[in-house]
Amino acid sequence: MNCRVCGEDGVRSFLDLGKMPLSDGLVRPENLLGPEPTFALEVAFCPGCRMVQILEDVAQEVLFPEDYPYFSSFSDQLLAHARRHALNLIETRSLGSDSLVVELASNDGYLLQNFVEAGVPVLGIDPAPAQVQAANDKGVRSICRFFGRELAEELLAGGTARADVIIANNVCAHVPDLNGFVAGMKALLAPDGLITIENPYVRDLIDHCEFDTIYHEHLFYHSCSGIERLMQRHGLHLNHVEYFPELHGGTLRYHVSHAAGRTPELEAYLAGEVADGVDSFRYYEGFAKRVEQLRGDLLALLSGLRAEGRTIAAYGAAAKGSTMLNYIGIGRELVSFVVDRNTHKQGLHMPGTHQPILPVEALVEQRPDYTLILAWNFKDEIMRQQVAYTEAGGRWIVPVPHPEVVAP
Ligand code: JHZ
Ligand code: ZN
Repeated sequence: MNCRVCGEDGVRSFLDLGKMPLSDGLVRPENLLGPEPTFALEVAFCPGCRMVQILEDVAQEVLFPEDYPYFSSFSDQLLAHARRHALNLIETRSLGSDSLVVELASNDGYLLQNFVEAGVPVLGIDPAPAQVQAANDKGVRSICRFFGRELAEELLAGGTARADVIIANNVCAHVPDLNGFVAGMKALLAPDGLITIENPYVRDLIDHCEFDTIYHEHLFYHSCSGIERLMQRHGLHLNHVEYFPELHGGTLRYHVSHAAGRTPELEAYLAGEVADGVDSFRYYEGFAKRVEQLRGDLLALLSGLRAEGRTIAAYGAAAKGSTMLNYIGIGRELVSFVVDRNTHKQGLHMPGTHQPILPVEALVEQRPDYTLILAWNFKDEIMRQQVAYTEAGGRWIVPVPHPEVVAP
C-alpha cells in the first residue's frame, strides 16, 4: 500500500493484530447476540516520510458515530494538564479579549473552558454532536464539523479571524486526510500565530509495549521526525517540543509556526531519534515478538489466578482496553466486568469480549480479588480514588510494559 501522507509505496508492516472489533464500538445489551463487525489491524512504517500508520481504512461515520462515547472530562489529570496548558498560553502569548484560540477536536470543552473563563474568545471544532452540545452548554462556542482545508477556507470566507493559537490535541492520529488537515491549520493561522499539537509518542509506544493504543481510530503514531517532515510539506515549521511522560503513556507537544527555527530541545529530540533509529524501520522490527510475549504473560497471570479461584474485574472501558482484551483474548471467563466513571459508557458492553460496563462503585460492592487496569495511563489517579477497594483487600494488575501485580 502507498503511504497515507507522502504517497510513496514501500510502506513496511511490523505488527499484525489480526481482526479486531472497533475500540469505541461499545455494544448495547440488546445487540449482544447480533453480528459485530471486525476489521483487520496492521501497523507499518513509511521509510519515505517516517510516518507510522495502520493499513486499514474504516469509514469515519462508522468510527465516529452519533453516540461516540469518549468524553475528555472524566480524568482529573487530563483536566489539570489542559488547564496548565491554557494558562501558560494566555501568559506567554499575551492572549486577551481581541485574540482567538481555535481547538480542533475540542470534545466537551475540557480545555477551551479555561480560555473562556479568562475572557479569551474561542472556537471549538469537533465532529461528535453530544460532546459539542456539552461544550456549548458550558459556554464554550463550538461547531460540529470535521476539520480540514475546506472548513478553514469556509470559516475565513465567513469572516472568522485568523487564529492566534490553534490547538490540536490527540487528533493528528485520527484524520485520514492528514495533509488536508495540516493545510487547513496553515490557512487558519495568523502570521505570528502558534500551533500546538499533542500526541502519544511512538517511541514510548514501542519502548513500553503500549500496543493497546493501536486501534482503528488511530491511523498515525507520531514522532518528531514524522511531524517535522509533515509540517515542511505544508510550508510550516516545527520549532519546539515538550515531553509529558505521564500523559497517555508518554506524550509530545509540538510547537509549530510559519517561522523557521529550532530550539535546542527540539534539536536534541531529532538527533536522538536519528541516533536510536526511531526514524528507520529497524526500531519497529522486533516489536511484534515483544507484543506476543506480553500476550502470553498476561494470559498466564490471569488464567493462573482464575485457576486458584480468584475473581478478576477491570478498570476503564478505554478504547485501548478493547485492543487489550480482544488481542489477548480475555473473555468474561477471565475478567467478569469492567468499571468506568463515564456515565455514557455504563450499561454498555466491551466490544468483542462483551464484559458489562458498570459504575466504579461495583469494585467495592462486588470486591473482585484483582482488578486489571485497562486505563493504565491513569493508574495512579485511579488507585488514589479506590482506597476503599484496596483497603478491603483488592489488588491491582497493570498490563504494560510488563503485566504485574502492583501495590498502590
Ligand atoms: P483514556 C483516548 O483513548 C481517546 P482511550 C482517544 N481515542 C485518544 O486518542 C486517546 O485517548 C489519546 C475512564 N476513567 O482516556 C474514562 C475512569 O473511569 O485513557 C475513560 O473511559 N476513572 C480519542 O479511550 C477511560 O477510563 C478515572 O479516574 O484509550 C480512560 O480512557 C479515569 C482517570 C478514567 O483512553
Ligand atoms: Zn510516507
